[in-house]
Amino acid sequence: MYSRRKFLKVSAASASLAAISNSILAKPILKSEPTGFPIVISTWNFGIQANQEAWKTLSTGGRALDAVEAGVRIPEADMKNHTVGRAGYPDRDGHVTLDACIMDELGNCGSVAAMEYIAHPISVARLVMEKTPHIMLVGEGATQFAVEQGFKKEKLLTPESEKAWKEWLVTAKYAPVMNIEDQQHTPGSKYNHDTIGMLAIDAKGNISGACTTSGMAFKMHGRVGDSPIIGAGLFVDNEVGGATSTGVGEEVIRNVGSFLVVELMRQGYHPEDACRMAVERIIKKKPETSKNIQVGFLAINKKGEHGAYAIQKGFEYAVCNSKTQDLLIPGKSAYETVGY
Ligand code: SD4
Repeated sequence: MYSRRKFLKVSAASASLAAISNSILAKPILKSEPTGFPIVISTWNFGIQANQEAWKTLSTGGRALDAVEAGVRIPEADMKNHTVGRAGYPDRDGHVTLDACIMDELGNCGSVAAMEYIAHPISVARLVMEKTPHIMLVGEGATQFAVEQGFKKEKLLTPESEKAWKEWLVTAKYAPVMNIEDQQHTPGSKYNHDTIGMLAIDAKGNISGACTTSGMAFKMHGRVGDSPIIGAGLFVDNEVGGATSTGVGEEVIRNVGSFLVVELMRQGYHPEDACRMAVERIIKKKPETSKNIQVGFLAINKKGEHGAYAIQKGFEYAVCNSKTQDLLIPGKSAYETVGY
């Protein structure tokens, strides 16, 4: 027989279990109405122009993969942009080495890292995805592959970048500057180091992403950050959403940041909350380091809701859809909001 005493015990136990699982599994309330799709979002203010290029593809029914590739080629080609692509600042030995990766709605991905002499790493990354059995090519092998695919091999170090590098050599102090990206187009800003991460959903609801950078200015030769690493600098899961990152790549890699954000969205968190929780993970693991570095995450879910979060103030992202082509949204930050 099932005694009353036993019944009460079991009921109490199930009630507290339910309370626990409710608190663990509770889905957070959505922050905003879905903005729908097509839509494209990307990191920093230079994302506006990049988004507008991507929008040409998205607004005419094109594929998100084509949109993100076309979009990030804009900052890659921008001679004033010293953080992405051909005019990127070199490493400490004077080599311009570029990193990029791309991921589509089917989970296909391609990447190049520490690649020299090729101005559009994102397009090489796409060909690694489409034409090789591999995901990642690095260094000379990546350049060799690009040349075989018809890319022009050229000197990337611009006179302006060379001048900045020579000035840096005087002290040769390696100290990444927080949010230097804000000064992207400010004459005289020297040590720019940032990345464009772009996420798009096309009219069919398919998600793709791209991430491309010249990495940290004056980094060690051979250093690779998070940007070309699937799961760190970029991750897309077509069932859930996509995420990308910017900032000090070492801390993003350590926490497999973009994958973490997507997995948090899978659990039901809004993109902004997912980004915040990934940022908090970084801060929790390295509280002292985090005081002096910037990392920002940007994410979009399957419904087209988006959000961002960074360690420090100053992060921002650009949004482009049928309603707005030049929206710039400030990313919230842990030090500002939570006040670590
Ligand atoms: C890297 N995440 O190479 C890139 C660079 C960057 O702000 O975004 N810097 O670590």
